[in-house]
Amino acid sequence: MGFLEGKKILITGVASNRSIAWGCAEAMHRQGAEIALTYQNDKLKSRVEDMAHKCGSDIALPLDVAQDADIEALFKALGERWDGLDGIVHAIAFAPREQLEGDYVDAVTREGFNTAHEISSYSFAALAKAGRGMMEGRNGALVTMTYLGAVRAVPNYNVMGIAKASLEANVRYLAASLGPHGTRVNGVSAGPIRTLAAAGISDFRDMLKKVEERTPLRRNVTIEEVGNAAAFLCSDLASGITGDILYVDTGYNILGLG
Ligand code: NAD
Ligand code: 0WE
Repeated sequence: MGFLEGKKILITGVASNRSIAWGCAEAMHRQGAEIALTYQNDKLKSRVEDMAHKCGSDIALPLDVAQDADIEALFKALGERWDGLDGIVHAIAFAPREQLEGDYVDAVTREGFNTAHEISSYSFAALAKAGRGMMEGRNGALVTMTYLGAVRAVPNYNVMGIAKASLEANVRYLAASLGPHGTRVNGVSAGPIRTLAAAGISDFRDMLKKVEERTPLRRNVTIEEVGNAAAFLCSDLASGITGDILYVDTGYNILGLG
């Protein structure tokens, strides 16, 4: 029997079979969870519907986190299918492309800063707020995806690092707020993975190579490994863990030599 048997879990951020969210969906399905997926736009609809089917689910709902109406409609629609909700996986980030290259001070703009924070951090609080009713008193859990750039100055990550720092603070404030309602809140800090969000990032190949050469495990992390960690954090095995960031990065963050 899987350790998520009987749990109903909403997973956002599936865009392809390389998405971290897809690693989460497969891991959680393997552990016996019922899964619902969301897709950002109509272009992704049929692909995400097919991927939901692979997890034994026929729930794929639209969600653009920039739209309050989408967030509201999502939980209304989910409430028509499920009588409660045990977990939400937030695997969404976006900053305008030109924010993610070159010198931070050269690149940063008010609009770039605001967009990165709205889509990548506020959206987590917004989902927590809209989902609170369905999750009330069920030993539920929220999990978000973060990156080392939240706590270190990583070249080119720029304003996304500031947004991830905000997201990690969101983990702590949401944990303090929702703990009394029975909901735990944690983040997984993943090492670099070649997903759509990594496509076209300058020097991404070099980053992957450096990780392979230097980390304790001498390799890169997989979406399966990140998914397994997220599954654990959503499960009752993690019942004493909230407000925390779990690194799934083959040990990169512990190193002192750059
Ligand atoms: P991905 O491109 O597969 O997923 C990003 C998702 O964000 C997509 O599904 C996209 O549809 C969604 N998204 C963007 N704007 C949205 C909006 N307005 N409304 C709804 N959804 C929106 O890439 P990924 O690497 O799987 O990214 C998932 C998460 O993992 C992100 O938070 C990212 O920062 C984080 N992360 C990625 C890496 C990495 O190296 N790939 C490392 C650590 C953390
Ligand atoms: O969080 C991320 C990337 C998130 C992301 C990616 C894109 C690409 C396409 C946010 N917004 C956009 N906007 C786009 O238009 N990661 C952790 C992956 C990543 O991105 C980097 C990294 C790493 C690691 C950018 C620079 C340096 C390192």
